[in-house]
Amino acid sequence: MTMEISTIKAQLKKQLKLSGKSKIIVVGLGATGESVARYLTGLGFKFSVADSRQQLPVANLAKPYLENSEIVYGPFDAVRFMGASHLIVSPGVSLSEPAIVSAHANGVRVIGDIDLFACSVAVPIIAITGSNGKSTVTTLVGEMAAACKIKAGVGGNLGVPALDLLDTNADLYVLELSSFQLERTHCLNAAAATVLNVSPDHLDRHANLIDYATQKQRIFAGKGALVINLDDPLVSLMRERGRHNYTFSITKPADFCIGGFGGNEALFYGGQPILPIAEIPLEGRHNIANVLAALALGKAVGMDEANMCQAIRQFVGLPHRMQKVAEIAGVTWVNDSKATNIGACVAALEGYLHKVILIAGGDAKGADMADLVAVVKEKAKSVILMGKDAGLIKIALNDCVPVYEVKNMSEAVTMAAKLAQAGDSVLLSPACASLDQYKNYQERGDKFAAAVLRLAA
Ligand code: UMA
Ligand code: ADP
Repeated sequence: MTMEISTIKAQLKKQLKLSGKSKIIVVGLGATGESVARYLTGLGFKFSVADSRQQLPVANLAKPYLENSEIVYGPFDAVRFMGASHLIVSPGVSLSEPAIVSAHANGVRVIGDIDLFACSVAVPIIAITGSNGKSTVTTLVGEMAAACKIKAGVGGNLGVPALDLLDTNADLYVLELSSFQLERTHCLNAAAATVLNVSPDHLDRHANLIDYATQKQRIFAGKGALVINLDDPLVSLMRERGRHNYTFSITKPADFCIGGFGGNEALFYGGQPILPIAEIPLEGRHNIANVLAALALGKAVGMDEANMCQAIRQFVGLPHRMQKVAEIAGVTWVNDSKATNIGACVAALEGYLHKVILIAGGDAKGADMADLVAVVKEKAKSVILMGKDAGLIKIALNDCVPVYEVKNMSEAVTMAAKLAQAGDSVLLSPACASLDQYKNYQERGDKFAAAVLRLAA
């Protein structure tokens, strides 16, 4: 249930020193900024907006919740920011922006939408972060809640911005959170939270892997249960004494783990088998880890085990994640466009028992592509590269397998079709962001699927 407005205001004041008298600047006017503007207007708070773009489409401005707010475009103004009491900064805006750094140094509070959200709910929050698997686990936990007849608001970095979920009058919230959202969050206190894994990503925004992991660890701030992946060395270190830690692992004994049962493998909880692995429709070992994490999160907030298992049996996964597009002349084409970092690409390749033709490339976001060499050598017949960092990846791969460079997806698919023989798989798992060539990873995956289907035709 969403709280009374007076209770929300009291929480905002207590936790964030935010009130109707505060001088608030909403920084960034994308999906998050708009949700913040709607929220503040709903509370009757005044605010102004800053966006470093030069101009916004007029349609974006004709919104009732922006009617009384000044909107300033162009480079962020340090003097203006220093005159504020609070900056509510969208995740896409770096906290290293000089105007934000100066304001913060001068005592201005720098917060995010998740802080506002946390002050506005009285029901449990399940919070999910990690380099990979967030969307899969968030969606699955949402499905588990539905199977348990618990009304859950599901969103955050995935789908609906957190503050827009507040309308749903939910009994539970399931939030996917990015490292950018977490680095500007101060009062989350989730009932159950997890860092699924940590592998290099967003190193163009975070100083190094440890800084990135530390921002992710902020998801555990508060008193709730921690769901810990024992297979990830950095995450294992995040266990906290004196709090409820649920562990999961696909390689070793843990609260939620894998074991033998009647000659087959099953998921185990507390030493007891709860679900044969053969009944899980998701592909790949990494998805077994995701399922164990989802079970642990559900258990931590009291969901019924049988209903959670029913949801798992029916969950076929999300598009653009290891999604089979077609089988043409004995060649299987797989769309894993959501693999926007090395960890996801490694997990995809490791899931294959035979060698594949890999299509990769795009914006490497500062990652060291040499981390791909071992798995590419073991699991790829050849690699087709495209996008901004194709050259950089080619150098990193150092001819460990044949490498071909192409200009776009259509050429990549044509090249893969030439190389593939019956029995092969062609895998689009770019290990890179898509924004150098596409609107988003969905558009990249759609272009791949369309090119493959043209082959079939
Ligand atoms: N802006 C500036 N200056 C900047 C950067 C951005 O003014 O230096 C402005 C832009 O002009 C634009 C606005 O800020 O008006 C965009 O804000 P934003 O980039 O924070 O994007 P939103 O539309 O608010 O979307 C964000 C998340 N985007 C990012 O973190 C980059 C969305 O995740 C999320 O779904 C949404 O909030 C709702 O919570 C997207 C994402 O790519 C899917 N996330 C990354 C990922 O998953 O890897 C972290
Ligand atoms: P996120 O929301 O963190 O990006 P997704 O569930 O959308 O996670 O999956 C993104 C990519 O990561 C896909 O390519 C998917 O196959 C891969 N992936 C999913 N879960 C894991 C995991 N636990 N470990 C490694 N890779 C994973």
